[in-house]
Order: sequence, then structure tokens, then C-alpha cells
Amino acid sequence: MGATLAIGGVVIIGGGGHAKVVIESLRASGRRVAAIVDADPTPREVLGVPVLGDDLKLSELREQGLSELFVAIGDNQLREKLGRKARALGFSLVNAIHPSAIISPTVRIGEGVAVMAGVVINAESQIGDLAIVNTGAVIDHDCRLGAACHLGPASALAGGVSIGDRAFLGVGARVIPGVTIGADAIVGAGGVVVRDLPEAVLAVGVPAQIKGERS
Ligand code: JB2
Repeated sequence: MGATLAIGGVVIIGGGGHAKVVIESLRASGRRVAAIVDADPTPREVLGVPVLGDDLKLSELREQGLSELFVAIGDNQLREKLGRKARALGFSLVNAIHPSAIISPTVRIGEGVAVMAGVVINAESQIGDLAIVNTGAVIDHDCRLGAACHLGPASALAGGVSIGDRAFLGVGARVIPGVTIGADAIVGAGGVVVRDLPEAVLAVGVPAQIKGERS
């Protein structure tokens, strides 16, 4: 194991479905993935990457010289919390940006961000730390994505949309120009958001209607 880690690479937190997509994205962009830590520490491999233990293993990996980490956990609140923990242990959060993504040179992207295959991000948009821009999502110009939010696969934001911290848009959700979606809000799959949504609500449908608080 020592020899495996000695040549370095990215440590991944989480060994589930999201991690699989992240690992392939990192590899496609030329990065080596060294190890996974998962709440289930059973020794195994995920796409050929060894699961070395649970989060208690992180400080040991840092002491062994590994310094780059990606939090590959879909749950927004948990991803944000684990990102804080990794930084406190001295890791830097790398981005996993698939080479097929088309990103304007005027876009600003934070740390620990996943931009999956086929994504388009247009002029002067900003993507917060630990955000997920999932497969095939489209972000037009001047959008603002908060920390640890998640745009689901094939979702689309028109120009000037603002997405709050930890908000989640399900697969195929769409948002018309200039709308603001509050922190921790959820938009159900296929929902079309045509007016601002407050924090922590669940909105579904076309046009999206508020159905209650986020559970
Ligand atoms: O605190 C934790 C922890 N909690 C759960 N620390 C670490 N290191 N690992 C943790 N986990 C692990 O995350 C679980 O043991 C499990 O292996 C993994 C979550 O896997 P799952 O496939 O359930 O979810 P995901 O987060 O990988 O993917 C979700 O989000 C993606 C964005 C799914 O909904 C996917 O379908 C979605 N594409």
C-alpha cells in the first residue's frame, strides 16, 4: 500500500455512485486517483481505486504526503461538512472537470467543484466551492451558484440565475432568466422555475409550485 500511495494522487471521500463518475472525470483530465475513504471501511476497490478505511484514515493519508482531495458525496449538506473537515486536516480541494465540458474563460470556479461530461458554462458565471454541475447541465451567462449546490443531469439555467448554497435542482429542471433560488431549496425533476424561490422549500412541476419545506 505504501508504494501505491508514494506516487501520489487525489484522495476521494465517498465510494458510491457519485465517486464513480468523479473518478472517471479526474482520470479523463489526467489526474491519478490514489485512494478512497468511505463510511463503510470494508476493504474493496471502486473502479480500481482501493477503499483504505473510513474518515479516521484521512489524517494518516495526509501524514503520508497526500494533499489533494475531492469530496465525492452527492448529499449537499454532508459534502459541505466533509469539505470543511478535509480542509481542517490540511488537504486542498481539487476540481473534477471533465475535458468535454465547455467553459467560458470568463467563468470563475471555486474549489472542490465537479463539472461533469457535456456541461456548458457561459460568460461570467460563478460556481461556488463544492458545487456539482452534473452531466450535460447548461449554465448560461452571469449565473451565480452558491457553495455545495447541485445542478442535476441535463438541468438548465438561463442567464442571470442565482442558486443558493446547498440548493438542489433535479434531473432536467430548468430556470428562466434572472430568477433567484434560495439556499437549501429543492426543485424536483423536470420542474420549470419561473419565479424566485425562498430558502429551504421543495418546488415541483411546470411551472414549479412550492409544495412545502425541504424534508
Ligand atoms: O461521512 C461519510 C459518509 N457518509 C456516507 N464519510 C465517507 N467517507 N463516506 C460516507 N458515505 C458513503 O458515501 C457511503 O458509505 C456510500 O458509499 C457513499 C454514498 O454512495 P451513494 O451511491 O449512496 O450516493 P452518492 O453520494 O455517491 O451519489 C448520489 O449523488 C449523486 C450526485 C446518488 O444520488 C447518485 O445517483 C447521484 N448521481
